[in-house]
Amino acid sequence: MTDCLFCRIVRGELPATVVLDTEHLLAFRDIHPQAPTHVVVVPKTHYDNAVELATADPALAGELVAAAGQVAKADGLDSFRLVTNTGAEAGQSVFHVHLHVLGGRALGHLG
Ligand code: D5M
Repeated sequence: MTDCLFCRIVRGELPATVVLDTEHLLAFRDIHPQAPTHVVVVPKTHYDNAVELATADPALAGELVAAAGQVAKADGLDSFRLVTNTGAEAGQSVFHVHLHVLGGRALGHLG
C-alpha cells in the first residue's frame, strides 16, 4: 500500500509523534486530538480494518490491543477508551486499521 497515509508514517516518510515502536506495531499521537491522550496504534503491515486484521492474524490483533494498554499506562491512564472505526459511514477516514486510545478526560457514555 505505497500511498496509504499510515503505511507512509510506518516507513518514516511522514512525520509523527511516535510513543511506541515495536517489531510489528507503531503508536503515534493523533493529529486532531479529541482528548488529552489521543494516540493511534497501527500494525506495520497493512490491513484495511480491524475485522480484516483479526481474521488474517488474530495474534497481531491481540498485540494491537495490548499495545494500546501500554500506551495508556505510559500516559498515566487506568481508564481509557479504545475505538476502531470500520467503514466510511462509521467514521473511518484512514483505511489502515488503527486503534484510537482516548483518555485523560471524562468521555461519557456511547450512544
Ligand atoms: O481516524 C483517523 C485518524 O487519523 C484521525 O483521528 C486523524 C488521524 N490522522 C490523520 N492524519 C494523521 C497524521 N498525519 N498523523 C497523526 N494522525 C493522523 P479514523 O477513525 O479513520 O477517522
